[in-house]
Amino acid sequence: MDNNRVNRRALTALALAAGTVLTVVVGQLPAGATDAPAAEHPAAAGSAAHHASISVGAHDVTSYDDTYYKDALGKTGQALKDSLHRIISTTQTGKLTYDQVWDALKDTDQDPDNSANVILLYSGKSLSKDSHGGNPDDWNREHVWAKSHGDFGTDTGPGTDLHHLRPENVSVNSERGDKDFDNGGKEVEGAPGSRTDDDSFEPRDAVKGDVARMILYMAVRYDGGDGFADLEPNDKVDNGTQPHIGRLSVLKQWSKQDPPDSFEKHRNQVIFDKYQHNRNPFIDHPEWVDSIW
Ligand SMILES: [Ca+2]
Ligand SMILES: [Ca+2]
Repeated sequence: MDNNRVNRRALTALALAAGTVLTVVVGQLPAGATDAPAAEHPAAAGSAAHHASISVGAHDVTSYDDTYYKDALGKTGQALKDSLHRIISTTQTGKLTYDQVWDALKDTDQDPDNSANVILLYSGKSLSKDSHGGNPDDWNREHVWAKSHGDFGTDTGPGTDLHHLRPENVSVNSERGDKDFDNGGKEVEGAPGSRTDDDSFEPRDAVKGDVARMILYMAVRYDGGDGFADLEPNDKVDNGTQPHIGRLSVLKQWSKQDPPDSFEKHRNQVIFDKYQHNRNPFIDHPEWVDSIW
């Protein structure tokens, strides 16, 4: 009789059960995910759930370590990157068409305080889900990894990967264009705190880390398979149509200064549960950014 195996099974069952309870708790929070500090929210509830998750050992990071990230644990550098590539590629059993992205974004980026709205990435505004389209004040589908960098277009693949797609005001989206990311420039009209100059774009502080982790997810997820380019960050601007986005040193800094918050974690979970079934490892393990780069 293998007692260890029995114990492991019992523990796994316990963790799974606890995870289920937590999912239900989180699902019931009226405003479980928000960019606003938890202290401002009735989400003493959110913080209670967080603590509960730690006490039962089934916080999403812990439980996904035992399951989803099992093969990556203990690895560093290139070995970690390769392992994460395998994990997030093979588990991506859901792939969307570009048209399906509209409805998915209404779900992943829903305003926690108003279920009729989405939150726009760079402008931070809450806008009706129905106001999407081509007018300057509508929202559309921003590719945070600009789709011309590697020229992947909007075929199912990197161009429809929800982990780097966000709702954004049409005119702000157009102002960002295909620019690389860096600090500096003048404030973008309609996007307070976001800045741009001729060759780069700087998102507002609250989403700087989100942007960094989206870019680094793309670098790990796309390694040249399926007919798409091998996407990799570098430390330049003006990358044009090369399959690179910069500047890596700035993205690493942004990832540190803006750690994952409840809105970002929530959308990672929604993508995992309902759409793609893969995760952004850097939201679950921000420290892996420095381990790989
Ligand atoms: Ca953030
Ligand atoms: Ca890559």
